[in-house]
Amino acid sequence: TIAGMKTVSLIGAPTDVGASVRGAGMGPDALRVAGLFEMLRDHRFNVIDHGNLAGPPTPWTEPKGGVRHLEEVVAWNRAVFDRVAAVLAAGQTPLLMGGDHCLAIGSISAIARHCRYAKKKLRVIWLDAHTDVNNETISPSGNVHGMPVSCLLGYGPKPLIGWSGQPAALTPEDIDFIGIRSVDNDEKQTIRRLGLQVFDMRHLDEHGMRNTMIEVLQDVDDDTHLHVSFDLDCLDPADAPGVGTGVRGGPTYREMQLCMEMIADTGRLSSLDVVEINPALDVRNRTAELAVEFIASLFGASTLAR
Ligand code: EXY
Ligand code: MN
Ligand code: MN
Ligand code: MN
Repeated sequence: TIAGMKTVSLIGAPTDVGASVRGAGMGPDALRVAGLFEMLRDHRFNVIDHGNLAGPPTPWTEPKGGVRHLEEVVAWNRAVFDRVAAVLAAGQTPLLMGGDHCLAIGSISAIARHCRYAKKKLRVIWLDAHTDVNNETISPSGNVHGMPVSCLLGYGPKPLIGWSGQPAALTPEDIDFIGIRSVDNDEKQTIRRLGLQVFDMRHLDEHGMRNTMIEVLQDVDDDTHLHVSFDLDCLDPADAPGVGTGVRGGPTYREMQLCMEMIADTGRLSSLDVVEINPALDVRNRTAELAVEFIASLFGASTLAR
């Protein structure tokens, strides 16, 4: 280990419990095979791979009370919460390797609690084709990977809210969405009611990634803990085919690189979720390899950086 260098802790959560398409549980190993550990080490981070968390198998039952697999979703998120909390308490940077996006409930709840104790301002950047702001009353699918944002805002199934120690881990001002192009009708109402900051594809088309990121990052300061929740279906499925709920019309490779580089430039990136990689649907691990490239940029590996 290199003294004084940031330590990145890799945490694998091999589950597709929040989805209805099977395969996201293989995401952690796909990222390992794509060289995530070695990439970070080559960029002179200390890296610890904590291996994979354990949790229940996905039962593949129908939704009950508007939610699929609630008990198992709680169990996986509890494991994620505990490990992310431990990693933060050790002063390390947690990198959650999902797994589907329901795991952001545990991850971001632990981060929010940490920020409260550390007196840091939490800002979340949600990179996704979807806003994931359904809940058990409005979700068309019952899949919890479409609900994590609601749970974090305090509007989800009871067993999935309040984990940060506050009724809500996040307030609507704490989160910005980028790359959005698939929003369910009832989600649209929620977005308007809460005033969520959704930079959809139309916004990116009209203003470009640079202006969008300037706006997103304007209130990031020295006291900010910046968390990125990176759903690989944010990318165009032509570039990233290994996802269960792909939607065409995503940001280009260069736009996404710029997004990552501008986040890196703040120097405030303090935690990361990488979710929804589905190796069963991928082409020769292309999506995991792409993810590793973008994570490199997020951690500061721009073309001319030494
Ligand atoms: N909005 C749809 C639903 O709630 O079922 C699709 C959600 C897909 C969620 C993906 C992971 O971001
Ligand atoms: Mn998502
Ligand atoms: Mn998504
Ligand atoms: Mn904002």
